[in-house]
Amino acid sequence: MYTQGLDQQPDDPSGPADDELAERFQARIDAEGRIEPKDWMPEGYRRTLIRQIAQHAHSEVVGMLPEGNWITRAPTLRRKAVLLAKVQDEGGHGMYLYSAAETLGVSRAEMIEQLLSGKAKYSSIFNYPALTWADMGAIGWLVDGAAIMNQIPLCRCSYGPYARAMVRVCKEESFHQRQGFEIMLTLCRGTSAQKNLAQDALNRWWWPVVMMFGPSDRDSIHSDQNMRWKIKRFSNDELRQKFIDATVPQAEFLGLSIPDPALRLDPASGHYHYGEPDWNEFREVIKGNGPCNRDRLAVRRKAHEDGRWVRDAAQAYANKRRAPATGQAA
Ligand code: BYC
Repeated sequence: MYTQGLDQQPDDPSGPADDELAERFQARIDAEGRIEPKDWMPEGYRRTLIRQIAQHAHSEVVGMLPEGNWITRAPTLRRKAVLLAKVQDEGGHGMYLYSAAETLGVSRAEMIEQLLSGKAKYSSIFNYPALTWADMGAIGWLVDGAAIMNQIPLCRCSYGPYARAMVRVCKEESFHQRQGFEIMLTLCRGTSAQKNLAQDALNRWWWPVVMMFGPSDRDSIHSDQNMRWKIKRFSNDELRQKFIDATVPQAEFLGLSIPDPALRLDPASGHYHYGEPDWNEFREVIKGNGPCNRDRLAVRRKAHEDGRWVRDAAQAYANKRRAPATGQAA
């Protein structure tokens, strides 16, 4: 499975023992040092990063689909150009992230095979349909807004290649969030029919976005270890709270109401209290039973098959360049 990095294993009997390596590794993390691809790392750290970075890459690539469906239906040339650029950015994020995961010794072909076979997860949020143009606003404003909240701390992740990839991703996500908010603002300042479209989109996207941060802390299986390894800097509930606190005033500015009857500001803490998400729905979506899981994978599988000739041609060309020259004209 691993294509790189085998040289870091402590095979040499005269080298330091695993316990000592593990101690030095944790000490480096505790001191805010970075772990780089050729450094020794515990197998669990490598596996968890491969899992998270691959899921993240798949989310970016599958995340192109709900918005990609609206490129041809954007209401103006400007909106079309902006949406096209955003969707291309998401594809680019997927590519940086697959490259970051490759530094841990997994091949891109293997990661993609796991996505297409349904074995690998990607973010629950992309299994909901984008029904109207206002959904382009809600996705940018809320989904990219949630993504930024989750991803800014990942710029300080202990694994160097992931942290560095996230710096550029976050800059682009911030433009995405602004463009989504601007679509919502335009709709909210438009006719009452346009404002209703914006409210309807918020009603449908709110709870899936709240769940995007992952299970509550009491059910999160990886959080404790990932916080010790400084892959995660905040728990799922902490990030969810930060997102809600930042987003409620934005909804008020738009004149929209958040579909949560339990939502209220707690003056003592300065945080919003919010209702319990439907965790059964979340579990079903990540098991593959959300409204669009099957469609999303079917589209990715078709795109992969349709692109096979390009991969084959690129491979044939690479083989030809590597082959010794025969002296014959091509
Ligand atoms: N959806 O112990 P936990 C984007 C899984 S793309 C599906 O808390 P962890 C964008 C989790 O994987 C945004 N599965 O796990 C793109 C685990 O299952 P496994 C993508 C989820 O890893 C285009 C299990 O539940 N962002 O921004 O400590 C257009 C237990 O969870 C979800 C990232 O991927 C979910 N929502 O924390 C617009 C960020 N939540 O693997 C925007 C990087 C949890 O044991 N990832 N699960 O089978 C992370 O920060 C963390 O992996 C998570 C989960 C917070 C997602």
